[in-house]
Amino acid sequence: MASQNTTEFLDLGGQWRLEGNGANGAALACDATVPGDVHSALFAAGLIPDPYWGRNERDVQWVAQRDWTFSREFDLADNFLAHASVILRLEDCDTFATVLVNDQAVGETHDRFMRWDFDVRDALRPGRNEIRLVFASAWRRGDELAAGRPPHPMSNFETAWFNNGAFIRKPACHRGWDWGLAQMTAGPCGTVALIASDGGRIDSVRCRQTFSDDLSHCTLAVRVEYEGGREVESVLEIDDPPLWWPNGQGEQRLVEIAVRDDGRVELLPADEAGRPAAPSPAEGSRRLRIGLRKLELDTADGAVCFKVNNRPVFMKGANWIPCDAFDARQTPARYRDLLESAAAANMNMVRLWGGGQYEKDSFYDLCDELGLLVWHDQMFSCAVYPADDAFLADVRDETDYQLRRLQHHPCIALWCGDNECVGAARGWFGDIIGKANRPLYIEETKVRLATQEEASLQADPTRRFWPSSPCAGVADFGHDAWHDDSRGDMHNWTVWHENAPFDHYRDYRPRFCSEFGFQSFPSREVAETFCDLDPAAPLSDNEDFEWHQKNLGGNRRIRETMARLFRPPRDALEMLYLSQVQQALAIKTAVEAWRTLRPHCMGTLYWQLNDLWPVSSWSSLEYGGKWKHLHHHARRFFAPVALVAKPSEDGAALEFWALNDTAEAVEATATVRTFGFDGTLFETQSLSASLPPGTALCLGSRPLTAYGDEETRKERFLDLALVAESSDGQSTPHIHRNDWFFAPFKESPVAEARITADVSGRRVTLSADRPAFFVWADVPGVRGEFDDNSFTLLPGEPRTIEFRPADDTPATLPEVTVSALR
Ligand code: BMA
Repeated sequence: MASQNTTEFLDLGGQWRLEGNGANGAALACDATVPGDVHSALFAAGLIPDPYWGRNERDVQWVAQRDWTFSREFDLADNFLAHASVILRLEDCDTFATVLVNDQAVGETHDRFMRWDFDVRDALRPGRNEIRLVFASAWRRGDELAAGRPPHPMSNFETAWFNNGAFIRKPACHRGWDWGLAQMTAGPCGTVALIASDGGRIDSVRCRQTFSDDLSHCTLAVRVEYEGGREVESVLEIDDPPLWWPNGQGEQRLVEIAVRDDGRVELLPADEAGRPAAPSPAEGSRRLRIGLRKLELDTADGAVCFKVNNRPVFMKGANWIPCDAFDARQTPARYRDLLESAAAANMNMVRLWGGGQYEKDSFYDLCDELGLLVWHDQMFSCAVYPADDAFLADVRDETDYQLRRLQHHPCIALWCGDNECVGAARGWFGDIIGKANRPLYIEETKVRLATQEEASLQADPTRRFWPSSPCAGVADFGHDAWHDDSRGDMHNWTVWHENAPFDHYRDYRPRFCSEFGFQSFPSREVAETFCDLDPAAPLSDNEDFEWHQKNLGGNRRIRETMARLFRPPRDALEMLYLSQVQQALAIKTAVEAWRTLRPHCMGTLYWQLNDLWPVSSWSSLEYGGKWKHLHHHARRFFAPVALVAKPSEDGAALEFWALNDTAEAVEATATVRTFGFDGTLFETQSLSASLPPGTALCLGSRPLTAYGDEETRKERFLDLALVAESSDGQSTPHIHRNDWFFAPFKESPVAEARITADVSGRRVTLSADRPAFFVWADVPGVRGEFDDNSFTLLPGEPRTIEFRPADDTPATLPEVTVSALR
């Protein structure tokens, strides 16, 4: 007999069998790795072509219209069944599975975001057992659920095949999005395990931190909930708590708490590497890694200002979407690569977007380690969702489960009800659904949000619930948070979706801009993973390339913008390059302008950080993790101490702003040099000031006419440099470089520079014979990044950059290519 209070855990992950019917109806079978998904298994077995290549997306739609069975056998020791309870646990189970143990139906799942525990004790036997998960097509189930009801469309229906996404609880983007392929995959995408226990199993551990005003003391209340609902609360008093800070504000100190069998809680210092302690397999005790920090959200008078440890922090970051369309490829290494790139670009926040998924544990662990706060949407996006009792019961359950699961992570900054659903209820879809249903949609949205708010505050009273992104702070259906910048968070799509020039970003004064973006094409390297690229042929003739653009009119927008800014590109490769340059310019314009508005504006999160397949999109990191020009610019325009030029409000002068997001006062000296495009230096101007912590300060301004008349100014550009030393002279000085252009490049005498690259090991020294812009060094075929890229190179001022290969090889760079604007 098992002793009292023990828990045994049997992970059923590993090799399973997948069976179903192929495109022509014939039976198919292959091995499948669990956790995993149908498409990954079929692709690995050679039964479908690569869904990412060419137009294969279209040809593999049949997979989502079939049912699929995952099965495996396993052995059980006699004493496993001697426990009082044995459950089968499924997490991230996507979506409609009938669960059979030894041919006996033990349960059904219908919500990917819920945790499913089925009592399987009576179905199991000592020795050999069999488990089968029969997945019904979510496409078919969605259509069945929608039948006979008013339409509940989701946006981006132009490029999706399945339009009843609002009826099923599965990542909305699986049915296609304006950057994503449509693959309605299925499968056991998370834990499949047996848990045997005698009543002592810990179900959830939640923490509440209360600080003294001066942060010298923290009271940590840890509430442990056991199966069956018994709760035990322990309180720890911590003097001089080691504080956790967001990236750029201080260290990310982490501590561990150990919950013992009897419910006692101890505080342990986290191990040196700050890695999460291995979860204890027996759930009678548990170790959790947490961070001690006080987090507040100030929303007085329309503000959206996060304060960490009493300090207002300007949020800098981007929006996160799932890192791959297929779960099997969402590996910890992929999360690490992408999130380290976010932190390296001086980001301190990512927004986990509501059309994706509650993420896998490694996402949150890494955000804790890297100091990336998470604006966490709940999983609803761009649609009106039904609000019948059964649907709301699921909403309540999944919210409760996910918030208990994630509550202890210091990275999570707030819970947000959805992405853009207020917009959907306000009537985005216009004539498609008619006005008659508007009152119903508004009512359904209100009821759903109220359900989420109640469940959220109950599961996690330590965080604010923000109804929707964007919104005015309340689900105010009269407020257009896409254009009204007066309060709450804003999604500013005036430049991309409404075709306004980049300068238009400066006309807005958002309190917090949680979405704005501009698309680019992928690099050659990434494009060649999905199509054959002929540099001499027009890209628009390449149907495979065009297929990898999911925003209708997106490629036209990229090309039209290019025609406004640059001279026509010579070939397809230059077109790819220019598309990435203009994307960087767009987002740089917005972020620099909005950072100068601090403290009126307290955050900018651009759309979007990453891609889930190789595609033309708004991302700054390509599929596979390669940095676009934008990501290198982000590292600079998000720098903690920065120098920015921007036109005065009346447009008659140019202002020079210094930004200091650090907690220290700095002495800033700015040098502004006026150059001609041939490299002639016309003038040097110096400005200096003391910058208190957390400020944006105008150092001075100059009338535009001081740089010559309009025609003369087109022949000039400014090189900006800032050196900022901490007032006590202790820390290493901050150095920031920037530039300013008075006119679109096509109107200026930009000419091709001769650039030489001297390679020594992993270092490359670049020199140019005349000013060169957006200088881009690449090491073809080697994954890694230069520590700086896409910058201005001046004659007589060589720059040395260093390549950091992702897997630490090679020691010497085999080949370096360099491009620049012509
Ligand atoms: C937003 C997002 C996404 C979308 C993006 C680009 O509003 O929330 O739905 O991908 O715009 O159109």
